[in-house]
Amino acid sequence: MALTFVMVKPDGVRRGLVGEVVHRFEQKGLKLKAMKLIQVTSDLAREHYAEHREKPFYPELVSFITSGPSVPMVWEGREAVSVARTVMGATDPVKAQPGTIRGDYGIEITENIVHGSDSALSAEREIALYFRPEEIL
Ligand code: IDP
Ligand code: MG
Repeated sequence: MALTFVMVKPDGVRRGLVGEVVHRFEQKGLKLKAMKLIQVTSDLAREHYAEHREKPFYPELVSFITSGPSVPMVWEGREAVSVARTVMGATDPVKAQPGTIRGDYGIEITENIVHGSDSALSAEREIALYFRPEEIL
C-alpha cells in the first residue's frame, strides 16, 4: 500500500476546513496514518519547498506557509499519491474542477488550502520532514 503526505495549509486551518479536508480523503477510501497541528518554521518551509527556490512566488509561499498553524497528515491507500492529488484538484483553484477541494473552496493560487506530494519519492521525503517513524500508525 502506498503512502502520501498531505497538509492543510494555514488558510484551510483559519477557515475551519480541516474537518472537510479529512472527510473528503476518508470518503474516498484512503486510510489516515498520522495527523497533527503544527506551526511550520521558516527552516522547515524552505526545506519543504526547496524545489521552488528559484521561482518568483517562493518568498510569498514561505511567508504564507508559516503564517499560522498547519495540519500535516499521512494517508495510505492504492495509488495514494495520485488519488490524493485528484481529490485536491489543480494547483490553481480557478482551474480546479468542482468536486475537488481546491475547486470547491479556493480562488487564490497561493492560498490553495492543501498541499499533496507529487510522487512516491516526494511523499517519502515530505513524510520524513514532518513525522518521526513512530508517529505513523
Ligand atoms: P502543487 O501544490 O499543486 O504541487 P506546486 O507547483 O508544487 O503545486 O506549487 C507549490 C505551491 O506554490 C502551490 O500549491 C501554491 O500554493 C504555490 N504556487 C504555485 N504556483 C504559483 C504561482 O504561479 N503563483 C503563486 N503561488 C504559486
Ligand atoms: Mg507540489
